[in-house]
Amino acid sequence: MAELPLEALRKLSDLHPKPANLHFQYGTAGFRTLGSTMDSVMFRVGVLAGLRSKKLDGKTIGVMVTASHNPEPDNGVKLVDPRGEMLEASWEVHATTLANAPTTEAFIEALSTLVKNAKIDLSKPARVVYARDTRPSGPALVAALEDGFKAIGVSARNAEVTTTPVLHYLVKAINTKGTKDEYGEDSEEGYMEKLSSAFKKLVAGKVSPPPLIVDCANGVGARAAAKLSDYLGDSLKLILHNTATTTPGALNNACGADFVKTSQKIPPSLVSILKPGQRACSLDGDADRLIYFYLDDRGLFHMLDGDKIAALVAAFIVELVKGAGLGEEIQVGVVQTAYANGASTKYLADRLPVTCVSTGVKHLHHAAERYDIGVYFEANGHGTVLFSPETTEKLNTHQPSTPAQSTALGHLVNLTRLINQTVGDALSDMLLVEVVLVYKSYSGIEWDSLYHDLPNRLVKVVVPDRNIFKTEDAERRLISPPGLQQKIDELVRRYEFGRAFVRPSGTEDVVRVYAEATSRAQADDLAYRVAGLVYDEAGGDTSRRPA
Ligand code: G16
Repeated sequence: MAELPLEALRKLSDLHPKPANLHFQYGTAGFRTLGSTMDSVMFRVGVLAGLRSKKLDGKTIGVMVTASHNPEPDNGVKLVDPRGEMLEASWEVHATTLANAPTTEAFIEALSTLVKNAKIDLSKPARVVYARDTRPSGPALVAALEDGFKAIGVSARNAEVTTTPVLHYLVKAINTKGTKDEYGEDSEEGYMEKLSSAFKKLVAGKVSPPPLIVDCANGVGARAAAKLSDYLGDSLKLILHNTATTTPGALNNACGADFVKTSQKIPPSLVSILKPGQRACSLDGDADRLIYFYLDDRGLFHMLDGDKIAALVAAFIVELVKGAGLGEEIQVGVVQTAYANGASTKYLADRLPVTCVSTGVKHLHHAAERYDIGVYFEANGHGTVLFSPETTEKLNTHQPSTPAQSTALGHLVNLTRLINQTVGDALSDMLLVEVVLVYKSYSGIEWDSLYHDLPNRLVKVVVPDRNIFKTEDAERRLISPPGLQQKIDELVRRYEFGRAFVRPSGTEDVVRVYAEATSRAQADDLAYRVAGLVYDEAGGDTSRRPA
């Protein structure tokens, strides 16, 4: 039985000491905090990734170094399991334990316990593929990660600077290579080729849509979108903006999907560029979220968020499934979170089964796997569509009875190739939206009119300790601090169609407050009143109480 390589672990771990007085938490999307504090976390995640691979018989594990929508000084890291999905939940606990061991010896002891309890055969090979986004702190953090690989003997493949969804794709492509489930060529080019050729097949014979403006958040999506644009050629013209990936401080700053969704405004850099009626979309810092928007004839801003994407896409897929003669056999369902606009939930629930789960792609993904075709989108634009293995098999083998059925079936098969089924992917989702818009001859206006959003407001509250906030019922109700939920309920009752909830963020050191009501003024009022309650309850500094 092989043993842990103690000498290498000690020597390298000593180069990456854990900062005293800091606690790290594997949150909504891995570890995420100020990049300058993450050296030891990266080293330890490198070791953990090796152990995860050994545990899974040498299958390739993914490691992505990114803090996605967070401000530029933040960074983060998350692990990707062999099918390209998020790390199994029980291992998140191991990750947190290892990251918080105060010394090298404590770290090694925690490793030994993990190896014993999880019955990891250390003689197995360890394989990892890793990548980073464009943050300035990335290269140094990747070097710490590589020390972790070295310490445990990982055979590591560097996918360099790329988007989070490409890294997820690579993990699945590598692990399925040479099998009957081969997912695609295991390279960024393979990904671009797969997406663009499916898109071209889907829009063949249709009138090309007008060019699409893409706000790249000054992040890694700018590079990927530029490459994709070459592959797409004339099938879809992309006009890229906010592509300054090397300008200090530019990342996610007054641009990108999180800015648009949270502030409900057009990025200032696009104000003089976007013409009324023209389609535009924003990616986030690692290109796994997508928000569309347009200006109407009066120059008013309209946002088409993850909820609107879910409504558009789910309806289209249902239509194709029925068109292919499979309406009785394939059930399409939608997964949302508490942030979904009440109007979107009503629209969808009148037509399809809808499930509500906690925030975080990992929760949505698992819930979507329970449907034959699961459409999941967070309101913030993070989401994708999953086709179960049985459904994929059915689509590939079903014998259509009419030419119309054959066409619909062909479209569904091409959709399974266009959609990145490993994780939410802004570029793949963008192509999916474009396909539906082309088929429906919709502009943003028709798409927007599927249903009318209830006015809503999302507020961040900075409190001394967000961990005192605990939730239940898919994060829709607070169970701690005691009594606060009752106060929120009392407030909400005073607003027509009022709804509000409070939860601690898993990616930022804040508590989030969401509120909706029948008018913009009421939604804002409710959000700020609930934020005030949260602030008072958490014992915040009254000078920073939300106004
Ligand atoms: C990550 C997760 C998303 C989640 C978001 C915000 O997104 O992948 O599922 O909605 O964080 O989470 P929280 O409200 O807990 O901070 P991203 O795009 O930042 O990776």
